[in-house]
Amino acid sequence: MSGRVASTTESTLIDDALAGNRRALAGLISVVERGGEPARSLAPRLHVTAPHAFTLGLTGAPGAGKSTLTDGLIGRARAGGASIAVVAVDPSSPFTGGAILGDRVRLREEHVADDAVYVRSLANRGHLGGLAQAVPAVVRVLDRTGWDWVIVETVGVGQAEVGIASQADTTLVVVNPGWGDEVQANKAGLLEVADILVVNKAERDGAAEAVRNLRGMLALAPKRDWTPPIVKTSALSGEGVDDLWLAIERHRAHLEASGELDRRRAERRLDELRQRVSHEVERAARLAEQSPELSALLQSVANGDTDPTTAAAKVVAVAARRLRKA
Ligand SMILES: Nc1nc2c(ncn2[C@@H]2O[C@H](COP(=O)(O)OP(=O)(O)O)[C@@H](O)[C@H]2O)c(=O)[nH]1
Ligand SMILES: [Mg+2]
Repeated sequence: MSGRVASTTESTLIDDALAGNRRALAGLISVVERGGEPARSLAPRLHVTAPHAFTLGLTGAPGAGKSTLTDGLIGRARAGGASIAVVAVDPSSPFTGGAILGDRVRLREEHVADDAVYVRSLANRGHLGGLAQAVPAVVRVLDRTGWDWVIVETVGVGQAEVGIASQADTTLVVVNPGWGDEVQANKAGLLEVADILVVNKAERDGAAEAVRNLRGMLALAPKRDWTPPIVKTSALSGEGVDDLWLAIERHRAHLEASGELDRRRAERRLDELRQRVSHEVERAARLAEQSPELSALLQSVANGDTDPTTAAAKVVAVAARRLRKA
């Protein structure tokens, strides 16, 4: 927070990425993903006042078919002449590029070679908390560099993963026939964020039952002005992907016509601000705890001599001083 100006290399990275250089785009995303001072100094130049990209979040249990569906959606976007970028969020994956990523992401060869398709895996932060902060910043880079659609695919149905996928304009929840057991823990959370429900592997037994089941649960949920459609797909054969694309376009039109798109985006910006502020304040407090002037106080709290409430106010005061100086 020294107010350092972006270094020339970082500046060049933005210029080159804006000019369509994919290597520069990859480098830029890495800077943003790593966070810290370099990312902070680039933020003003990466800011997007009027978003262009429409974002899709995909969440669902591992193996549900999200990546295969993503490939299908890429095909639909490309058929309409639009460009599309994919962010695959997978903290468990040690892979960040090359053929292995191509495989994990399950891109058809024609998409791998396509200049209007970009795929990036975010994995090396190693933990979801860090990723959750990186994702909106990475999506902003993709928006700034002109991509028409951005898909964020998360790897599972934990609260953090669902949270990341729900930070999109349209959120898709992907399940399979017989889905109930895999996602039991977070069923309500999943349904709550879903704008569109996808029953993938619909060629299998139990697809109709899964649809009935979902419909039943939706009927119990509080009424919203958008009832999530339930779309059956077989991503492997491509069946139903056209219907899914239609549902996405319908939801997009609904968001735009109702003003909900602007509301969602405004809310997301404030969420991101709050997350970053908490992160900064917490970091300052942790550092303050280590300062010599507080060591006696911490010791006295540990001993039980000073009450934590009173001590907390003093730690916050020292942290605030650090933040002001920064
Ligand atoms: N039978 C069947 N298999 C599918 C379908 N969609 C995906 N798969 C397979 O399911 C496995 C997991 O797919 P993937 O897209 O990687 O799932 P993800 O973990 O949700 O991204 C792969 O072997 C896919 O080929 C489908 O509609 N039907
Ligand atoms: Mg996947």
